[in-house]
Amino acid sequence: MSRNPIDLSLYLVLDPDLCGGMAGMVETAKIAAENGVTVVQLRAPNWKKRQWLECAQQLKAVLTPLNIPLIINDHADIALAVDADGVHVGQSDLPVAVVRDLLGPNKIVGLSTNNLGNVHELLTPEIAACIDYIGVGPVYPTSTKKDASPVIAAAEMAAMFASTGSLPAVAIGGISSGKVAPLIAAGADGVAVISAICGQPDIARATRNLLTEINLKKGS
Ligand code: 3NM
Repeated sequence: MSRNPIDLSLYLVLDPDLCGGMAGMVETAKIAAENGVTVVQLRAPNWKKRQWLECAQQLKAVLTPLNIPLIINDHADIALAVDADGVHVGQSDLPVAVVRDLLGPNKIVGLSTNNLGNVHELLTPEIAACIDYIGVGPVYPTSTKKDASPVIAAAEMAAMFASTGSLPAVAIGGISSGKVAPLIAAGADGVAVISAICGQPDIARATRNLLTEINLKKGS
């Protein structure tokens, strides 16, 4: 199966609390998409399905005209219902083979990894064939995800990026302005952020600052 392309450079994960609810999430996504994020994920671990659906519909309406892909965390049914661009799952969500079967070949499937052992496990040809990218985190301490795994040490992180073969990888966890360069240097194709954009007083500026750092490092 050929891999679906995704630009992981600046990956915004939305958070309902930090954005001040659904309207704030949609507004944050719009401003961030207009200012350089390359992909947006809807993530709301405490929400009911009806809220997921409503927010996903609104995000799709805002992001499609801007050509920015919408990824749904965990819930393949919501992604199908709104024709989102893909689904991101963690280690204890639906297995990626099941998600791939549900979504078909042309949608993006992403998988979180939290240590080098995870990367080695998913490097089986069967699993790698089901996914389009992996997340690697947490790369720094984060207070946004209460049940985050232990922070990945720099050497282990570099080994993870080196072990992904042709699978693109995005770093996540505690990433803010000024902390991007070492991640790209270690092999990340991009960075995923929540609190560095969600809830920031100037979403546009926060987005542009991060993007400048990423592009500077990628170009160097
Ligand atoms: N996943 P912030 S860390 C959603 O390690 C998420 O897999 C992580 O939020 C992982 O950018 C994380 O505010 C939270 O630190 C990222």
